[in-house]
Amino acid sequence: MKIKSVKAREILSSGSTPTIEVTCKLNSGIKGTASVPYGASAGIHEAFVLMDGGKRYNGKGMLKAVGNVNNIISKKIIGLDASKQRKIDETMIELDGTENKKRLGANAILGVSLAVARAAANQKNTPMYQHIRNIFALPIKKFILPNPMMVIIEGGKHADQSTDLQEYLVSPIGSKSVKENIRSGIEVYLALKRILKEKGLSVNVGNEGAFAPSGLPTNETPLKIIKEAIRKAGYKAGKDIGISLDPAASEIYIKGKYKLNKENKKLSSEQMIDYFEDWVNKYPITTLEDPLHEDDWDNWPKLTERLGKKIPIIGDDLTVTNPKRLQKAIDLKAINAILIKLNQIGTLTETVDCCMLARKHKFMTVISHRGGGETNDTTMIDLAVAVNSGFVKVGPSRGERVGKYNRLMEIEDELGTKAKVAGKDFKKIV
Ligand code: 2PG
Ligand code: MG
Repeated sequence: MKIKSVKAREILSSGSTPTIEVTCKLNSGIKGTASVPYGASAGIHEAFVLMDGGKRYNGKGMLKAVGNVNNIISKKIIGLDASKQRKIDETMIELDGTENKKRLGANAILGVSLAVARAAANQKNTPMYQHIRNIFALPIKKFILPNPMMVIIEGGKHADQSTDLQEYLVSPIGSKSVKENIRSGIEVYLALKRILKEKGLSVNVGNEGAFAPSGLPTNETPLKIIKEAIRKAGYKAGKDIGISLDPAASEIYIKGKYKLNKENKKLSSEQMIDYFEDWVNKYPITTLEDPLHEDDWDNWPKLTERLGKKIPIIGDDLTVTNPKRLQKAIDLKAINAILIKLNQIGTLTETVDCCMLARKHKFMTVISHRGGGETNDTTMIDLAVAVNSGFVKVGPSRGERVGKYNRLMEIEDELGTKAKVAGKDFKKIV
């Protein structure tokens, strides 16, 4: 299990910008490769993504991060046991020495962290989800497979001239099979495509594979159209398929107000809470993510008190997969569920720690793709299966997204009757 070499390369991500891929080779000759995504609407408290600056790729090159892996990190971890994930991640955190991985780059560190995990899993011939349970000795016995959460209309920073709010999603929960839930979600996506076409709206897709039409009159319109799409596809809204929302409110927060261009409104936090409460009362909303700004700590608890009994209130930019920020959110009762993105924090160990802290407090976890620069890496799915997440948030089209659903369906086949599906019980932590 000794690490023989660690090598990074610059590759392209889905956003036509570079990212980093790392291969870890063991003394046995077995290898593991992983790549790192990054987000278009990244929260300000996320771990640092080291980019080159300068002219190359408009400053977004990753050769510095590649160099940090090949010349600095590799020297420290060659010879270590690849199955000692926590030790390896802690070694890199110490070597970096900054609070947000600014020196070496969270992209460099996460690439190594995941490549090491892959190599060790391959050496043991163990699926990644089981490997994660083993190396962290997770006290979870059952397998509960996540439901899909599919972005089907997107706006904000993920698309041009669409809605102010970033994501309108469908959350299929009606079936006890992952494959059937994926199928129903896709059928709604296709029904939505037909409806948009009939209305003369564009069906070109945005960053995450969702539709991103201009010409939607208000931010509420997608909710009406999605409800119609659910019905037209032959499903019951709320029962078979819920609607999830990720307004990514930090992106519309300007000088203390939430700016909704579509409706020509500037709302206070209190008014924003009313705005969403109205929607929760009117539509079959299943989850609500980042409804307020990432530092609007005074108002998150008010929102969660009002809506948290009905639906999970998910922190994303608020918590950035960081156990410290999650602990603060727990103490303040700011949320009751959390979005998890490996690259927000930058190591597998810290990500799993964050999931387990959430679990301890009976918070549902949702493991998520990134908007801007995804890759073909599917580790996020194995992570979701390892920690029994309620949902995986991934777009319904584009290769780098559907590959993740394909991995989830493969795991469902592999586990067979050993696994149950979250389905309607997604709030229950098992
Ligand atoms: C989000 C994500 C993914 P980004 O806000 O949840 O959908 O977007 O990766 O751009 O931060
Ligand atoms: Mg989000």
